[in-house]
Amino acid sequence: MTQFTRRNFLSSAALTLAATQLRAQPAHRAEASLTLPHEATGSQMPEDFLGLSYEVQQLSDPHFFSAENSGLVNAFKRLAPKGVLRLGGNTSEFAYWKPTPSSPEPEHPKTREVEGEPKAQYYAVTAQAVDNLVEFLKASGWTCIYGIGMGTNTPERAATEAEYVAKALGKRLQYFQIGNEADLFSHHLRDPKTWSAATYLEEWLGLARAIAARVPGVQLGMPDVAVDVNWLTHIADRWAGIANPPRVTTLSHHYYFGGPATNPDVNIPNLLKPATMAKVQHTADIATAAAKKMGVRVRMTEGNTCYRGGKPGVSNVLAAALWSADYALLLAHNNYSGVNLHGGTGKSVANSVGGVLPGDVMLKEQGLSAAEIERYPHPFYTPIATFGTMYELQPVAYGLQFANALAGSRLVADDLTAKLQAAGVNATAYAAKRPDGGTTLIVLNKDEEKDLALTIDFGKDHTKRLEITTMNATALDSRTVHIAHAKGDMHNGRYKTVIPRASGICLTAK
Ligand code: BDP
Repeated sequence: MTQFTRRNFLSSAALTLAATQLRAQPAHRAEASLTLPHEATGSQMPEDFLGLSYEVQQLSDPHFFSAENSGLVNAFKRLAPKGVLRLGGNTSEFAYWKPTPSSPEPEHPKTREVEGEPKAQYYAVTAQAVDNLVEFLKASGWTCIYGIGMGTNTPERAATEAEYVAKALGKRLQYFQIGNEADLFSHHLRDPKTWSAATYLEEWLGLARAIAARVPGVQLGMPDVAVDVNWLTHIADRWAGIANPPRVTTLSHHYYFGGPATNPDVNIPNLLKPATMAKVQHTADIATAAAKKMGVRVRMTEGNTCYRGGKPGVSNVLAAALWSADYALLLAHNNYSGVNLHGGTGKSVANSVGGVLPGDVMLKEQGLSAAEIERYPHPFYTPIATFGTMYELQPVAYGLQFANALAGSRLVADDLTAKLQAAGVNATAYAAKRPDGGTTLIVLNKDEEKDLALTIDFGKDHTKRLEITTMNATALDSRTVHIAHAKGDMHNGRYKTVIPRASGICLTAK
């Protein structure tokens, strides 16, 4: 038992005072309020905004994208009822079209072998693989952006493949893209002395015109750059001067936050800090200005947290889920037509980066056994991981799913994020008016330390109960992400809540 002495009293009084001060100005809590406007005047987030990106090499196994691969079909359906599968990646440059089982393998040009780039291992894409892909798309309800190679292809082969694919996919084909990350072709597929946005455009037009001659009215997307978004500006500036241009519907670029896994800058604080999204906004400004000039939409067709297959402990944890939700919504806010996060099987992505995933080397060096390493998703960033015959949604997929609550709705144009960040918390917010008249607000509290006490004014016309979804985990680096559903009560269209650090909330007021 503690004896009540003066000394004791003084110290407990000091503690009480400190506690009161803490309550008055808690260091670990920010307070903010958001008033949502009556009308939404921002971008319409398409119903099928959400997408995945896979290597074309997945088609070398015709059973992968097939209706009989029901585990994968169900994983796609769980992720989104409508989505866009993009086929591309580095391996798309080494695919060749094999229309019949007896068609011979064509002659291939010589390319340089470079560390980190795919080896020139050629493989066939067959009519059977395309037919099965059609059944996969029908079963999952998704559509497809189909990648045709540029690096080692010929106009004739590109056109023959496109003709078959366009006929087979019909309405399930969003558009064709030709070539993957051509801004990096100077590394291994083209002569660095002559390769540029201008030479690319000329070569692309040759392939696109050959395809358009065989597939009348064909829709195309370009240039699918890795990093140099100024190529979009270059193309847009020249587009009006091209006689009878092929029909381009989409300008596309890729985005990886950083990489490879061995880069110490690829870490959770850097992934989640506001400056990361400020850079995303900068790229979006350039891309959307170019698209506006051409009268088309922008799409981020391939991206993720960390290139060369992701980083264990960053790409496969709650932090990546908060990142993917935020990233997708920021692009939706910028009127992008969609995002495709890259993934697939470990083998296809390893092949796309020269055969080895740096993340695997890292784990081995940390002393993990082969069995322990196998329990990680491969590639580390994949939204849907393959474990034997099982397909499992990963944290980045949960983040995409979370963001998808705004798909099909018109976004509120206001910068809600700026209001939260002014309150001193690293949180972002996006809201939309739903077609049913309701309002949905998503808040992502990416702050590692601060909870956010938030008052939201949905407006007096919202009187029914709120539907609430939360996304969290025990820590930012936890691999198990929890999604939970609940109901809440508004008072005069207002709702007060605390959004804990490292968590997301989605509120729908009908
Ligand atoms: C992109 C490539 C893709 C790779 C990915 C990666 O298009 O094929 O899998 O990077 O490095 O540059 O993870």
